[in-house]
Amino acid sequence: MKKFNRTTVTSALPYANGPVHIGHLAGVYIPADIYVRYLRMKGEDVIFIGGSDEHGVPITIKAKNEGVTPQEVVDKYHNIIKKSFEEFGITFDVYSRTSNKIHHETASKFFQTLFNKGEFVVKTSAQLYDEVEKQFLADRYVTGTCPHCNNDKAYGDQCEKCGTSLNATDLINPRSALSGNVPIMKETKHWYLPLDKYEDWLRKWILEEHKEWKPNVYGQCKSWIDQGLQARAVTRDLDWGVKVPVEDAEGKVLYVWFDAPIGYISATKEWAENLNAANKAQHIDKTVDWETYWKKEDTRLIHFIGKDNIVFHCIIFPAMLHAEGSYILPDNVPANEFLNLEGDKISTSRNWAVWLHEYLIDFKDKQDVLRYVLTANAPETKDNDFTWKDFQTKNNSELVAILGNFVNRSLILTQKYFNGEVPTVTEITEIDRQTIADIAAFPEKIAASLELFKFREALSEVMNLARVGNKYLAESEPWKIFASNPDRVKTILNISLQICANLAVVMEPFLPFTSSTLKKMLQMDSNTWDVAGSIDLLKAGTKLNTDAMLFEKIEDEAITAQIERLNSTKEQNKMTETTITPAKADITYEDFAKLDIRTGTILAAERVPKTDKLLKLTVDTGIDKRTVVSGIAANYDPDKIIGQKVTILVNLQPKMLRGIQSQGMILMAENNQGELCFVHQEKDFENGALVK
Ligand code: B3M
Ligand code: ZN
Repeated sequence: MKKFNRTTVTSALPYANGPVHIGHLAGVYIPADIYVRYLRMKGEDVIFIGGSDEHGVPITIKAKNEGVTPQEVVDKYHNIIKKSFEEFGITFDVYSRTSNKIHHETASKFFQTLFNKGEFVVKTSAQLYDEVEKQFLADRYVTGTCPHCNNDKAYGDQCEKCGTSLNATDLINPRSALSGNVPIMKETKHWYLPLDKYEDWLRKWILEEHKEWKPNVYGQCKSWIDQGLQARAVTRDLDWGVKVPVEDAEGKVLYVWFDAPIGYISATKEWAENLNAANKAQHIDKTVDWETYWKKEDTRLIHFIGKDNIVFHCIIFPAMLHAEGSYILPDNVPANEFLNLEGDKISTSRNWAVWLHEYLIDFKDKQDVLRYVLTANAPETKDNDFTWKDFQTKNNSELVAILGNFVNRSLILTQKYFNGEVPTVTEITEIDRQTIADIAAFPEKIAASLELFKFREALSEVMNLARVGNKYLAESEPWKIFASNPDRVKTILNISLQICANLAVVMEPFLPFTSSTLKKMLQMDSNTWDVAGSIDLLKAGTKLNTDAMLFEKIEDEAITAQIERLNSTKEQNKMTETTITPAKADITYEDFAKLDIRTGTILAAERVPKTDKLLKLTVDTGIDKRTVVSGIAANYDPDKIIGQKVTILVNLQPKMLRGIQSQGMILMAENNQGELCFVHQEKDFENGALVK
């Protein structure tokens, strides 16, 4: 085992193009925060790095759609996100942003170093280009018809209707999202990181030396490596981002996934600069050096991320660090799976989410309830579901009924019998001895789970400690014996209060707000992990503050309101999804009369090889027998449509489709689900009849 003397914890930098929701919190920020708080309590040297990811195409698109600059978009969301994290007690040492100067300099220098070392491969390829806007089009900037499902609003990187990932060049009828123009193909040059070159090294480093990584993480890495790695372009033709700092790179920026992880390093620099300046101003003779946290072999680097970021943090970023040569590599990447909401995937565009800033309006001061539920339900090994019913149950039957109830009873009884002062221990009996031994065992159990990133398990042990307290009170029944044996009750309540104090300590990483309230109630100030397990945390005679409550019941109405809100979101989404395409602009009769539409019959049909969608049809148009390529294969089997009566536009300019000349177009109706059906005459007219 390697000996580490400090830890650098990073958490994925959220894109500053929208607020953060419970999925972000559950997957990344709560686990990271729990871990860091625990290490701090142990007195370890740890820094917790966060920040906003402010580059990338979606941000430029959002800016364009809203008629503002990308900087305005990221300013807005960076502030909202930062505030949400503060409100939920995510204790970053620094929360930076990638549009900062220090980041541009750091990322730029990183690229330059790799460039100077000859680590990049330069390649030229043909990409879609918008001649009107004079811009190369990132895949996201191209829209068109999905070759798989016919959705005419597919993006160049993905069809959101059928979920297929695409290349912009796959789209039928591609259009530039900037100008609506048909893009052309144009040559462009980019710098590639040759991942193939690092494949053997990655295989050894991950698959042999990091077998302890979580199975979901290890498995994803293995499948990537086994499929064979390819060179990846790390530059883009775009004007928003970190400029490519070499000659002949006009109009190019670093790919967002190249600069974003370097953001962790820039943020660490910013942290060190700020801390050193603050220390200096206060005449504190202490400086920190960012490089210690990124370059020393005895520093442990841990990345907290969601599963969609695994390849970037386990393969690409380590390859970059390795190529650069002076950095340490991540020791672990405890990535989580996804959290769903009421059975559906969380989605920003469909507004299917619980937004953090909105949660606090409805559940004021209840940060810890959400922290609790999201940890107890964390998607650590598989996708998990957040439901409002479960949220209510966990609050009412666990936080209120187990934890809150125990603390409350201990305090109320102390108030009642001893005027709110911690009583002295008199005599220790067998049940006390057993309970004291139980208490002593908890910190280690919780710590063992935390060290393995098993946060749910750790939290359930915290609750078990509260259960020990409830059991102890129930079995020793101080309320029954006070009249006859007040001395015995002194011991019972002293031990109960010591359990409360222990809870205040071990709950801190998970429920920091509650821990702090409880500590105030108990007049404790210690916040180190090593005191946990002891029954001397509270001095006899200490006057307690017994009137606060830790948790309160959440009523059905509050939950119903949330569920109703989600239902109405669902309704709204359904409505927009089934909206009829708006009417097109009027045309004249002359425009219409130009169309030569006829009745016809399909004589032969076969699939066009290597396409999912296209059929090659032979159609009798009454005028002639001709070939038409039609995108109906998803809806019609070629064998079943021979003899089908159709309506065909015969004077459409012939077009080459997959090497076949298509002459005309079969008219089809399309419903909202993208399903197609023939439009044909009600009576059996001869082929070639005019449609007018
Ligand atoms: N912004 C993606 C995401 O939010 C990306 C993470 C960057 S971490 C360096 O999922
Ligand atoms: Zn599709």
